[in-house]
Amino acid sequence: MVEAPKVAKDIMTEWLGLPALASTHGGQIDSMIGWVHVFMFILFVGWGGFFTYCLIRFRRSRHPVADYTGVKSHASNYSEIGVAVIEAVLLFGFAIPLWAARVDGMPPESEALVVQVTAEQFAWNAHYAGPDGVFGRRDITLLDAQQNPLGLDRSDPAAKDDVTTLNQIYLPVNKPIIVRLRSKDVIHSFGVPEFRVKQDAIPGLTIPLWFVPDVTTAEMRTRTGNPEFQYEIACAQLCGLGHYRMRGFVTVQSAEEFQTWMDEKVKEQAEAASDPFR
Ligand SMILES: [Cu+2]
Repeated sequence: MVEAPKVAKDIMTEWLGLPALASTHGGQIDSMIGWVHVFMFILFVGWGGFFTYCLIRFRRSRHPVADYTGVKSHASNYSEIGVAVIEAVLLFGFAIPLWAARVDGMPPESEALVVQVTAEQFAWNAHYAGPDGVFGRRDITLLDAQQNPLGLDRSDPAAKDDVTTLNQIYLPVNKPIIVRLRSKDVIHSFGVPEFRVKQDAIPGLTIPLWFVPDVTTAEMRTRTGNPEFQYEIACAQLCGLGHYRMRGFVTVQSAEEFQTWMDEKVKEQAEAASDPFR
């Protein structure tokens, strides 16, 4: 992967209006988007020049009668080959290596935080394993749209410390995050522009994706000068009438803040689950 020089990168980010960057791999994606624009600009100028040349060269005043043989030089063949070569370079030199690095370089689960994210019309459910690191059993017969949207079986010992959230995902900064993506109904898509991640959620499949967020929400608020800044999960597939309101938020915190949040949630949800009058 060829990285664009820093200045060129900044210019591209500014000119292309890319969203602020907040993940470790995102620079490579931006670099590729930049290179694609550079090559496409060259092609645009080339094809535009060729078009203008043809308009003048084959103008009616010079060719009152159509020439059935047409162009005799091989220049256009060579330029066609040049275009194909550039496209092959983009595909084999940039896109495929970058994709391979994303899907083959999955970090070991022991070094990452695993979050199960289940999309549904029209919400994002997140499920954390809690301190034991084991996800509790889920049972479709326990499913309740309001009380238990994931059908989590709280009687399973592994589920006692599990944490679930709705439309809110909390993540620690600078730690590899593995999202296991599922869907309960139709195809949705988990997209967080600042992390440069986007992955379809397909019913019946569990699809992993990973990234390392490297800017906390608080830091991003300072950087953007927007005190209300939030990382937003946008559903990136038209999934039904309520698609427009299928938004979730990601809060990136320091490791300590995340731990505090997690401890509180574990306590809160374990208490609620053991309350017989719930
Ligand atoms: Cu959706």
